[in-house]
Amino acid sequence: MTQNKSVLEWIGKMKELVCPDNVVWIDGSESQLESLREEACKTGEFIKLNQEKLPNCYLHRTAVNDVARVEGRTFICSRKEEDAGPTNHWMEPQQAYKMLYDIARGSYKGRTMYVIPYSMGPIGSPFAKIGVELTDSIYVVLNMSIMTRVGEKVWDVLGDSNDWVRGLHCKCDVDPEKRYICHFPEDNTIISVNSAYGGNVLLGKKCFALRIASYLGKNEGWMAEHMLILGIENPKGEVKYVAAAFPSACGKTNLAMLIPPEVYRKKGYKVWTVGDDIAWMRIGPDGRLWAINPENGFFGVAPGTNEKSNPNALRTTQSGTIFTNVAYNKDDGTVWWEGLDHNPPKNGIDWTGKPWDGTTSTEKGAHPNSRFTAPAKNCPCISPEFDSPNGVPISAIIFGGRRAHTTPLVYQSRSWNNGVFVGSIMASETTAAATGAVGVLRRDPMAMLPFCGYNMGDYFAHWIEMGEKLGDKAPKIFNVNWFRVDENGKFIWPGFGDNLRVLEWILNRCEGKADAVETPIGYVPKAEDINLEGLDLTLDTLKSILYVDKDEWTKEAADIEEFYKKFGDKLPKELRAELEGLKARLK
Ligand code: OXD
Ligand code: MN
Repeated sequence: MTQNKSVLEWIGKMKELVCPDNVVWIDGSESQLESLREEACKTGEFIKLNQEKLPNCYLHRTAVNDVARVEGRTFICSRKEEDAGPTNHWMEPQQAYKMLYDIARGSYKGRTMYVIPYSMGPIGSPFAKIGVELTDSIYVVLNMSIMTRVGEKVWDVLGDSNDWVRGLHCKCDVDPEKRYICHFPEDNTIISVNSAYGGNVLLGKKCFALRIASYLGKNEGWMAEHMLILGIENPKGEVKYVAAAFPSACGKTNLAMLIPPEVYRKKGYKVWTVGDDIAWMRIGPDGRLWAINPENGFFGVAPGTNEKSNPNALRTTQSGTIFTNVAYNKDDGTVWWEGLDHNPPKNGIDWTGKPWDGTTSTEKGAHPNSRFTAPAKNCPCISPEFDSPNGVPISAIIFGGRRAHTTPLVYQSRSWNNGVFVGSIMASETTAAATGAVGVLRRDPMAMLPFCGYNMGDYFAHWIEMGEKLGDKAPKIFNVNWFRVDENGKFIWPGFGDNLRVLEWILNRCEGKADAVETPIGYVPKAEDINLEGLDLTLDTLKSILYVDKDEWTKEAADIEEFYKKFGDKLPKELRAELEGLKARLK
């Protein structure tokens, strides 16, 4: 426990509001967590899985109306509407507090309040930030204990400081009409009501580590980004790190846990995962950009994860994992999801809790957004630097999206500011599987559209300022697109482990070891400089996906111009100049 006055006062106030029957302080001990798991199994909240095949693994099902983040009900409650900006929903803070307190009032009656002290980042690291989440859900306690560093030590590090993020979660009766995920960046506060789905209630993740942290980063001179962090070790044993941002459905977790192609493995290349979702980055004493992953686990999408797409992720989920909304195999007490293998359970239960025969049913067994919550330490390729308090130095920043045409396999930006432009115009085409409407372009700057806790125009300006501070020590900025298709709609680039071939060119560029061809959008590789050894792909085919088509980019520039109007006066003049520069080079 703690004697911290600001903590005790706030918890006292929240207790009076929600009226719990009792209060349990989470100390992070295995014995306490084990007794909560037992309790969750007794109430049916958890199903204990086959402990021989999946030791310490559990299954949980959410309400059927509560299976994903709810962007439409997510608010930034800054005092001025302008500070939330054109891409966020905004609510006036006093109005929001009143509405939320009315919903929360008395909602813990007959329930327990769990107090979770947690650290985002290694406890005591100069990057780390502390949060306290109050919740009435054991599921939240057990997930937070995987995803963050929880326990007594957090109080020791906090001491009597007031610098911590308040988080109140009230499950209420998961009424979707009264579901709100509200952020008060100016008060370091998050309130989430009427949900029990991970992204809405594990407050350390998107709510704190991205929305609140992006605001803190702007004010304190650092960056909170929706990026994976990956280390690439060459045969000499040198490791270089990249950070990469992708919108959803672009294979972010797969890239974070990439397995090198055989020819690379034989030469001694290795890949190390530092993070799969969030990067906090600061300028280090050497003037370079250093990054940590503030999380301690992976909250990954289960469907599509298999022995081929991501064997490392699969391995990571084989112990100490909580599965949410996947199918259950009654015969052997294991779990299953679409795309795991070709052996769905005959005698199963689907994600809604109904009997399900995977071999005859046309319904899905697992929800498309079903998840695993797995400890980072389980990952076979977890970086030895994972817990390093000072993080890892970033050589390159990579942006990416899913584009059938237009965007080449890889290109390097012309400068830091041009790289910020490249990040700001990031876009992905929707897939038939996701929406039915193929090829609809959604712009998602830096993959932060749903996660930036303040005005995105100011966020772009913050990026430009960081570049000024970094000067010639700034990481180089690149864009990749694994998804170009041929005339039959088939992907041309093999993707997955072979993406290392592109990462190798990127690192060579950072070290001045590879040549490039200048195009209106930036520098693309000479086809001969991408290693195709062991790959069934001709140089001409590679050239076709490195090609920059001026007509397509002229249309793109017009679309960017339209998109930029959204930001009005807040659009930094540097980005306007970058757009004008692109247009001029396309003429
Ligand atoms: C996630 C997301 O769950 O970006 O990581 O939605
Ligand atoms: Mn994410």
